[in-house]
This record gives sequence, structure tokens and C-alpha cells, in this order.
Amino acid sequence: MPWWQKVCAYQIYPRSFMDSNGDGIGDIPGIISRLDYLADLGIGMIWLSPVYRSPMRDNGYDIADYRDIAPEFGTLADMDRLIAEAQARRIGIVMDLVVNHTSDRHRWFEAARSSRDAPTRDYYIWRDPAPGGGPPSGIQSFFGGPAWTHCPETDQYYFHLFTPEQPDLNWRNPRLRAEIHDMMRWWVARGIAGFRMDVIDLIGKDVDRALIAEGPHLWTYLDEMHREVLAGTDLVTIGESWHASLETGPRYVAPKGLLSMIFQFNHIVAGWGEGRNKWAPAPFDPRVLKQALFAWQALFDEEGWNAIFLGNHDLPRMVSAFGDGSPAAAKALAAVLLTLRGTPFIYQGDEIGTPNAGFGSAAQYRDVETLNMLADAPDAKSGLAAAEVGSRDNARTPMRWSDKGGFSQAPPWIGFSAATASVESQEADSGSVLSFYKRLLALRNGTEALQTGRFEALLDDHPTVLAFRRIGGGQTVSIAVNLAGTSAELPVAVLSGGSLLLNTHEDINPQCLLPYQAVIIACHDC
Ligand code: TEU
Ligand code: CA
Repeated sequence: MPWWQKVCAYQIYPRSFMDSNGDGIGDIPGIISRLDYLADLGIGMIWLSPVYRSPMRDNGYDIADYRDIAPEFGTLADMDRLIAEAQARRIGIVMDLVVNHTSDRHRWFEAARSSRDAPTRDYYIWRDPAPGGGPPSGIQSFFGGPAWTHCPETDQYYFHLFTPEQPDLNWRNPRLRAEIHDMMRWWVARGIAGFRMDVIDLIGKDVDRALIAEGPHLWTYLDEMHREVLAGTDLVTIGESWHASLETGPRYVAPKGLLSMIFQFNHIVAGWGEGRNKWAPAPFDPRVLKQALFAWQALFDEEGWNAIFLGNHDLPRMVSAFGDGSPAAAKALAAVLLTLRGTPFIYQGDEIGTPNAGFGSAAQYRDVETLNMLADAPDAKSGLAAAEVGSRDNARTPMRWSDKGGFSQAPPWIGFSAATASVESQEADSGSVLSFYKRLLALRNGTEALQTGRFEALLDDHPTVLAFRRIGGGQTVSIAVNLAGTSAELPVAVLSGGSLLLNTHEDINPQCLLPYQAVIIACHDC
């Protein structure tokens, strides 16, 4: 089994994790100072959201130099120290590979925009205005507005799927692809453990035919990247694909595909309901979440591997989206996250049950996507309501390390989420969310069935309970989790015939789970 199938991963959003120098912005020395906390939690891999040099139009997902660190986050020497210090604790650092686009301040783009003859002109996607003027086509960007921006210097439009400050790279250009491969090898040589590949499903696009996601060239580019950089290494690769489906999923993931695993979002968007509107999601229905998760469990049951996550820096907090924001709900969701088959990704702050930001005022939002939405909202009240449920800033609030905050000496760049007990106070409380995470991680890290065992669904139809077995290493483990604030009846068979491994509550009644109760048993006779 490859190393990345056994470990639990943790996502760090550097801006909001730990500030070491009192400027209100999290940084790499801050992360280093908290590595012991992460080792103690029991994680074996960190996915680091981007720390490269960037104008921070999209908080680092707009990269101006792939081989340098943003000054507010530190230096390359800090980064090398982070890699080494993490390695010393048996934690691998996974870099965010953002190569669908660069910043418009990348030197490739600065040269490209200035002249049609620039050597890097073709690293980007340029088209003439439509006959009669205006954008070459009607394709829209994900953050609102047209995906084309006009450059007066050369009277052509360039293509961007995100903000105008994030021009898309032209992957059809072999020199560009070679530059990316070279940059990847440069990071590998520094000792990283792998790559999380930002919107990797978009790189094979054909803009002239309006084929964007999972475009015609995607699979050849992944194939080439594998040959050039990844083959023969034990690097972990996690592709981000908002468009992967049960049909296309296996094309990404080994053994049929070339990545270790993908972040796919079927279980996320299923919860948005009919309109697929993240700003106005349907009320949470555990059955919808279960069906989507279980379908992917079944898909990669024998071959292939899942990345398991319930939240990240682009999504509302998991305890708010899939629960009622309470510590009880946070524990129940943790039990799901850490027992499914696949590599679990804990998003920073979820281990202390951080809920949505709950800012209550539009002025506190910072994210470009949210600010665009607010500007277009029919009125201020509905705009704010949308932000409170759907904004990416919900997950970008600072870590609450101590009761006084503990994130920074200065006012943080963005406000805290309300109502979270701090790391410090939860460490001192054996009944806290954090203490439950530690027990859960210790259990998983010591139980082969939970790491690499087969998945078998139980109770497909139950309206609120997720129940399943994991089978491996000569052991069967049963898991039952009630994702509702009301009690749930249970067929006796699910939780009998075994010995208790973990329970969120004091008691077990094999015929009934309490609100948000999670029970894990080792089967002898089940
Ligand atoms: O996200 C991809 C992406 O499609 C999201 O931006 C998504 O559209 C949005 O979050 C839904 O609300 C990745 C990164 O994770 C994100 O932070 C970046 O903004 C984006 O790519 C561009 O690099
Ligand atoms: Ca700082």
C-alpha cells in the first residue's frame, strides 16, 4: 500500500492558520510553530494552499512566481525549513499546483500582453474581437462576468476562467508544458511529498469549441505530466475536479488514470439542491449526502482510491453545511470523514468544530467571489444572506488557538468565526471536539481495516444514519453515525456482536442512536 493511503491529511490555509510576526496575516514560520500540534493530532500529510509570490487577488491562487514565496508568508528558506521540520515529524508537505492560470503579474503574462511577438505570447489564450467588436465568444468566468478581457496594447482578448487578473495558460503550447514540468521537478527536488492540482479538469479545454471542463486534451496532458515528473516516484497527487462524475472519475485515478486520487464535488453540489445554487442551498438532507458519498465508495471499492473531505477553503464550514453548528454535529461528521475508505482531508479549524463566520455585515467579507456576488445582488439584505451561507470566507476565518484568539498580536486580516472554543481550552477538555478527533485519528492510524479495508454499505435507506463496514487486515469494523439532531431507530443487527472502539456518547442502545451519536465497533459476530 502506498504511504498516502494510510495517513490522514490536513489542509492549511496559510493566511488564517498562525501569524508569527504580528502583521495579522498567517505565515510559514507560524505554521512551523504549530507542527507539534499537528503531529500530536496524528496527521501524516499537509496540503498547503498556495504560498507563492502573488498579488493576492485570489489569496494566492493567482501566482506571479512559481519559484518564490510571497513576502507576507516568508521566504524560500522558511519553506525549506517547513519541509524539513515536517519531514522530521513524518509529515509530508503537499504543494498546491495552480497551473490552469497565472497572475497577470507573472513575467510570462507581462511580456505576453505587451506584444504579439513576445516569446511567451502563446503561453496564454488570445483571440481577435468578434466581427463587429466585443468578446470573441459568450463564455462566462466562474466569478461572474465574461471570460474574455481586452488588451488595448495588441487589440486582442485574453481568456480567463476566474478573475481578469488570472489569465488562463495555453496548455496546447509544448514549451509552456515543459516549463510547468520543470517547475514541478524543482519543487520535488526541495523535498515535497506531492501536489494538489488546482482545477486540473480545466487544463485540456478547447475554447473555440467551448469545451472547458474535462476538455479533449486533458488526458494526454496528465499522461505527459506523469511521464515527465511523476513516474517512478512515490509522490502523492490529488487532482481537483469539480466536474468529475461516476463515469469520468476512474479516468483520473490509478490504476486506470494517473493521479493518486481526486477531490470530486458530487456530494457537495448534491446538497445545493435543484438549482445547484451555492448561495441558496437546499436544507441539509443526510440521505443526499450519503447517496453521493456511498456511490463513490462503491466506485473505488476494489480499484482506485478516494480523497475524502467535507469542507475546504472554498466551501462553507462542514459543521454548518451538514450539521447545526454544534460540537455534537462536528464530532458526528468527523466520524464519517475519518472512517470512509480513502485519504481523509481535515480542513483547518474543523477539528475544533469551527462554524461559519456569522459576520452579520457585508463589510467583513474579503473574498473576490463574494464581493462580486454582493455587487450584483438585487438588494443588500439578500446579498448578505447569501454570503452568510455560501461565502468562501466562512472557511477562511483565523484559527482560534487560545481564548484570547492566539492567532496574531494584531487585528487579523479577516474576523474570527463566532462561538468556537479555542484549541487551548479544548486540549484541556476530554469531552471536546478536538479530543474526539485525537481519539479518532489514533484509532484510524492503528487500525488496518479503517485505513485500507474494503467498504460495505449498511442501511442504504435510513433517512439520517450513515452506517457501513470496513473490512481488512483480518478485521471488520462497523460504523454508525446519526447525522440528525433527533434520535434515530436502528435495526439491532448493525451494532451488535462486537466490542466498542469509539462512541461520541456515554451509552449505547443498539436499537437507537441519540442525536448526532457516532458509534464504532470491532465486529466479532456481526
Ligand atoms: O477552485 C476551483 C473552483 O472552481 C472554485 O473557485 C469554485 O468555482 C468556487 O470556489 C465555488 O464557490 C480552485 C481553488 O480552490 C480556489 O480557491 C480558486 O479561487 C480557484 O481554483 C482558482 O484558482
Ligand atoms: Ca504574519
